[in-house]
Amino acid sequence: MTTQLPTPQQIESFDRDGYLVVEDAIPVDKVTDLLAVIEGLEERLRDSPHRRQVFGLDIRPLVTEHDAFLELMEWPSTFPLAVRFLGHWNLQLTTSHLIMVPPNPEKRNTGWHDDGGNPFFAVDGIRPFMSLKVGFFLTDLLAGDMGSLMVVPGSHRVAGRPAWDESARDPQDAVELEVRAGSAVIFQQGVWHAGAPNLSEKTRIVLYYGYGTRLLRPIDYDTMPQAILDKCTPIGRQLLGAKVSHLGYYVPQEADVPLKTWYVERFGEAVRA
Ligand SMILES: O=C(O)CCC(=O)C(=O)O
Repeated sequence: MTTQLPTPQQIESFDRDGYLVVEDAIPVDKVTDLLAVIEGLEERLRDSPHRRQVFGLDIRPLVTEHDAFLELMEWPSTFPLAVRFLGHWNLQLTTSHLIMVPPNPEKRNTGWHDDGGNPFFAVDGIRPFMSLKVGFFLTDLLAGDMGSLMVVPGSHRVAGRPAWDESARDPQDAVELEVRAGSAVIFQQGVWHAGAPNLSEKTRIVLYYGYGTRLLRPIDYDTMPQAILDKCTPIGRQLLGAKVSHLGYYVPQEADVPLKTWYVERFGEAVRA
């Protein structure tokens, strides 16, 4: 997979809508490999204490479960886009997350919400943009009500819940993303989103990777096991919380943030202020 940098159109579209679809982010053979890994782990993951108690299999963190998941953390077709959209190098992985949604005519696995913790520190009622998620879709979702990700485009720019007609299932202007297996969707935390009901006959499978500032705590781990850090690149170690100096998250020295050199080489000195 070659490294992809975002185009100006992608940056504009992400800032306006709060999300971006990246087609063919993972090649077909890699999707097949990941599905095989998941099938092999599924039984164990079902018994994990880290499972969210919903009808689907919803579990995190994931990077600790298999090297194939760890590899996606710095995936060349999505990681540079996530870094550029966040516009900073003092970043960490906030979460890694598998969601499998089997068919269920009765209910949806995940209802409408925005991300970033609750209660949150608002600026004029709006969540400051400090994190985003990359979702890798491993099954085709080419029609409605197959359990895909739903979003309300632009809702990250509006305070409070999106407008909602009283008896409607979804907020006004909600869209269900139709994507092919291997596509990725990057969305920022303030965008309202949900999993659509899955009325199809197939289980929907997606892997999410959250990235955000190291000034905030990660969502689903406190410290990463050394055995996982040992497998990582220097940038991967930064993403998983490694630091060298005492105040390495707050006022990082160069050695705390290998992502800084990487960032400056590609995007210049400026960071999102
Ligand atoms: O894709 C889904 O099922 C919902 C994902 C979601 O809500 C999240 O990752 O915050």
